[in-house]
Amino acid sequence: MLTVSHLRCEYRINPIGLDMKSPRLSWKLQSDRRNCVQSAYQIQLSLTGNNEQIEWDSGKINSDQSIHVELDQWLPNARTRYHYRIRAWDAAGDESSWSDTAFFEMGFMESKSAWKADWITAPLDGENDVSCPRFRRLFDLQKSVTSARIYVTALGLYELHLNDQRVGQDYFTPGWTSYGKRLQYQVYDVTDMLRHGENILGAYLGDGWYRGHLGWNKEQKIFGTDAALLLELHIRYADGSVEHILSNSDWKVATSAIRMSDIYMGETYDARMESSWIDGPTGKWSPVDVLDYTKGIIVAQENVSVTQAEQLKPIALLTTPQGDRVLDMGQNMVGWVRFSIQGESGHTVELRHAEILDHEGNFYIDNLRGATQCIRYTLKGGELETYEPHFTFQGFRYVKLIGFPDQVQLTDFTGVVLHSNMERTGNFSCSSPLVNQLHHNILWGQKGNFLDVPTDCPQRDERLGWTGDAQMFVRTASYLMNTAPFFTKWLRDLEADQGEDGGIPFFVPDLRSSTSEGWGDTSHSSAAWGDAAVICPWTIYEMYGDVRLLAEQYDSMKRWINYIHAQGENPYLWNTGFHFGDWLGLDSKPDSYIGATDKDYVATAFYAYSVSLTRKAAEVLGHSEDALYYDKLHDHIVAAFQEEFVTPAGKLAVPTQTAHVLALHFDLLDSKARKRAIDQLGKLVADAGNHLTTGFVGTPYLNPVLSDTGHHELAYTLLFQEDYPSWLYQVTQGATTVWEHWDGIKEDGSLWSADMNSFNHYAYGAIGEWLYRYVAGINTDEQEPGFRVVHIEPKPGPGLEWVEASLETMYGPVGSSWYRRENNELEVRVTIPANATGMILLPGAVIQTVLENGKPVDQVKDFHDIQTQENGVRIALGSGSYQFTYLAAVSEKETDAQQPEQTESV
Ligand code: RAM
Repeated sequence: MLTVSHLRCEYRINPIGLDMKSPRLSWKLQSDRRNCVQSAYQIQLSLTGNNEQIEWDSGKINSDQSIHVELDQWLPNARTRYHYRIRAWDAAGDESSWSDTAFFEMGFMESKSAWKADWITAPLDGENDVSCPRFRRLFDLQKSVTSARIYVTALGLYELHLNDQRVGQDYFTPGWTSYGKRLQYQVYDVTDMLRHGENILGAYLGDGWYRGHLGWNKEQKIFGTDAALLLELHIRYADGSVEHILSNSDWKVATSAIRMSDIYMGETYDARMESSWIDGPTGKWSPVDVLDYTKGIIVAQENVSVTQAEQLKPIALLTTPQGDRVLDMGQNMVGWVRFSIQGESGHTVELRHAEILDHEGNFYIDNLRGATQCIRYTLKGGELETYEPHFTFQGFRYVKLIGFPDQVQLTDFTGVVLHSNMERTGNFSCSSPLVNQLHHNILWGQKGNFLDVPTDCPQRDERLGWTGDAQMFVRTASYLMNTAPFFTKWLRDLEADQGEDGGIPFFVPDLRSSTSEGWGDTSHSSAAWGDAAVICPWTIYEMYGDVRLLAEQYDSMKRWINYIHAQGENPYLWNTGFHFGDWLGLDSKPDSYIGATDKDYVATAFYAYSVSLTRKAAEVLGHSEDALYYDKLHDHIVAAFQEEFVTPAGKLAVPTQTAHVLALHFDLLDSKARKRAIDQLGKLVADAGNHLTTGFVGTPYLNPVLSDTGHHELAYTLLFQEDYPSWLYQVTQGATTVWEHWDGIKEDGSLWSADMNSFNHYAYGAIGEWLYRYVAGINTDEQEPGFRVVHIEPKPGPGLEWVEASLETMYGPVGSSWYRRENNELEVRVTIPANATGMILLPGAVIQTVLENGKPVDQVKDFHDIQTQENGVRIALGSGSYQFTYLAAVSEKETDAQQPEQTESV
């Protein structure tokens, strides 16, 4: 039986407020037959969910495309909801029934002038000049309503209320973009929230990234001085008439109980000042000011929203040696604490947030630098009151309670985890509990740092969209969760903030004026950081088959290459300007953050790499002249690199692990030098006592390079090191997220300097890619991206008894698991989703049995193609679930790890 499910429009489930001309649809097929390939599909659009009046019908289209399908010869209307359903046929002749119906709804489309509302703001003088004013509009409805939408954005952050209910589940709206150039709006369906008679629409405004503290100099009002709201409520009545309630001078403003709210500093709330939306504070509502501000930069929301993704309960209430009462959430998390309390009116309680306790077990906040992340709440008094903040978030595991009654209970507190609501896609577990904890820590690094933009860290006075960190982690992140909408938005900001000369800021959104101090008068374009402009769109293209995003970013990619090309005298080397180099590499000089690998070497290597990816992009997009140009340019850069950094005898002139890793991974050497570099890398790791010395730039590629160059067992050795420096060192120190420094907490318990010591920094979590792509061996084909052709090449190694991994791709679930069995047998289980195919390479020689859905397949020749190669047996597979048992080629160290429970089939 063939079925069609998982309908998505622009990656999202029933999105509201799309502004593109041609929204793309994707779906997944399921079939109980092996080798399922779609042969045709049909899409129907209707204006109602019951599919009675069909608005548009594709007819039966003979095509195997099931992701990113555009609707041919069809254009959507603004502010219209379209319901869609899909059916499909497969090559075996099966026909599915119609899928369930899903929908997408258009926003204002291109008609920016469509905004009729005015920007409204609180007058700057007087009592209303607080950080979080509230705005309201009362209106009367007498006719019956069929539908109602709110279109809304803000300078700052907004929280909407309609008839005393919060509108929507989104937080930190309208999101962080390159304000001034791009500002998102959201759309909410509020049909069911309206009532007959008087209605009250209200909004709180917070400073947010727009005008709150930002950057380590903690400047305020970087993007603008006035917080403002722009809103339209469109009501459609049963009689066909339409009414618009617009933000304008009819609105009123008042102070709110939120006395202060700031991303870094936390929130101050006085519950005594709470008042209904009708009465207001002692009945005082003043007129708003209308602000003259452009609407020409407003764009529809592109990313998935930030939501309350999960909730944690504290695991302990401790009293520290210094006498502080401290909650332990059991997890370094990002979001806030919701709490309930009962007490006297006017009593104030305080929550301070910290990532760690120090060596003595005391509350430690020095590493937060200037970010106080402090919540202050003044009680209304009387009844039990429950509170959670509005426009701030904290990065923490420990919460110091000040002013709370003695009898507080753990159950009074809930950790609310907030992040961009991306679909979880990757799962990985194995026989090593420590490696499983590492995977957990990587995942939580993503949760904490994918709060609308990819940040370096979520706790200190930084929390910025560092480009380098984002490119290092993008592939790992895209194994763990569906990051396509997240990076689509961020890359548009990257392009918006790209300099006229093609340079890329250190972080996106850029806030150059606030943070240039300390970096000197630099162009703000560092190698390996600016390369995010190329690496990120290319990675999203590979992981999701998103050609549109690649096409959209192509110009930005080219401009970045042109920028590098124009630096210095020699257009084929990048040997000028400021660079972060191999940031935090362990081979740095004392007191330096920059690792020993020559900065020009790093810069030129990344130059070559970005050119090679841009050439591939040119090919994919059909820009053949560009492809030729980049091909030649690449040759020149490689020649210049070799001339500059490789001795005539083929030895790398820069003797670091990172230098060897980059040259090998970016393929910058001739075969003689390559061979030497492979041997030398092995020696360098051995000389370091089988430990790494790499920083931000070398670490992400280290294990992949070792596995690719015959040092696979060494990669496992590095993975399993538990002493400093290693991934598991921090795990054995109790880490629940990935640290910024290999020795954030040193072996003697002392701490790395408080000036830069984050315990939630995902860069080194890029090892996650190696776990999925090498250890479990799940990879996409570059020519058939988005896992249309799935490569499965499990790479067992010493120390692991079994691995179970899965990845929810655009086509459906891919599975790859392996288990050591008796007599040196290895069992591999593979799942390939319908409408995809697999290419599996089993790293052994002799196949014993092959099972399909638990039943034996008697002849292996039943498969399309099977080849015995030097490195294993290669088999081409169609969709289905398979189980292979074969003799493993390598004998490996024994471990005492436990076997998982046996299951019948995958
Ligand atoms: C630190 C950031 C970030 C890194 C830069 C160079 O301040 O935390 O991780 O990319 O420096």
